Amino acid sequence: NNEQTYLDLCRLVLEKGTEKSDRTGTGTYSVFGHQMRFDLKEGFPLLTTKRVPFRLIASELLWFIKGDTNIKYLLQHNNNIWNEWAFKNWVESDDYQGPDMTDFGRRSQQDPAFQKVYAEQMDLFKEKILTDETFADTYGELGSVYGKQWREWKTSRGGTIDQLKNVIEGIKSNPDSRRHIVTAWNPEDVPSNMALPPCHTMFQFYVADGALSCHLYQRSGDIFLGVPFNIASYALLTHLIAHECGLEAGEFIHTLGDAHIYTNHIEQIHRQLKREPRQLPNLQLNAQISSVFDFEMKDITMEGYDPHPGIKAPVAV
Ligand code: UFP
Repeated sequence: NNEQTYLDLCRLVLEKGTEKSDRTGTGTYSVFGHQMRFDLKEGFPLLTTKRVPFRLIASELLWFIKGDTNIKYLLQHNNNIWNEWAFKNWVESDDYQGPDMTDFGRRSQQDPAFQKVYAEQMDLFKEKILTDETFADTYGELGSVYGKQWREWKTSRGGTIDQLKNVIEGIKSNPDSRRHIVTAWNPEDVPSNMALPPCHTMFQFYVADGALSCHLYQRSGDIFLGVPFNIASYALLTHLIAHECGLEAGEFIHTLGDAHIYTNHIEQIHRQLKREPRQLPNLQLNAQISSVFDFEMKDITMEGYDPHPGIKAPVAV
């Protein structure tokens, strides 16, 4: 079963991982350089040993695909996963007049009184993004995130490159090519212009036997919270592009650089590892839509997803 390869990685890092300090000050156990293979014909690799919120993954991916870098679209789809990055720009700006939000990520996890003030400010911020267009244009914008790199890569001559469109055309016109690559890592933009230097740094496609496979190189993976999202996101991307190109979805190959479990996720991972994996769900795409650029949330459905309950864990900030 596809899920086993993920559970094996969890066990490997728990048993053999090296204890290491990290940027967030939380501490991790990690291995360096690890590969997982998911056969997409076996079912969609959405974990069943804990519930993974597929709607958030799908709306985030559609947002990348559109080349959108403003959180307004995400908020309209009830997706809050990028809020903190935009909120940070807002509270650090001269226009922000509310209570002090310095280091809000850490403080909101440690101080319940502050958590309340922060939640109020975040709600006000979200409301303003959704209702005030000028405000959204300025403070909803994240800049050089995936959507930008995939669809409007800046060239040194002042032009842009639509990497995603090019790669899809390449898969159609020259499937055997060994150059079907999209890169998100732009050394010129790292780190000053970026909210978060890209974790999924580059991916490549491969066509054989009528099937499209995708190989992702991810430089850094939070095994408990981030990686289950990343697997589902790239599996979905592979399906969408295969659909447009008239191919089957083949394999998703996931290579991780620094693959880590945060020390405050250990107990949760042990709980998850005690659970029995269930049958993987199946993805259904609206056959009426052909271009990946035309897909909306209603065109994407997950069938037969019956996971164990979700498991909460603190996000390292
Ligand atoms: N992370 C993921 N997947 C993602 C993403 C972030 O696992 O898609 F955006 C995790 C990896 C790491 C942290 O724990 O977020 C990023 O920190 P750093 O830049 O220090 O690697």
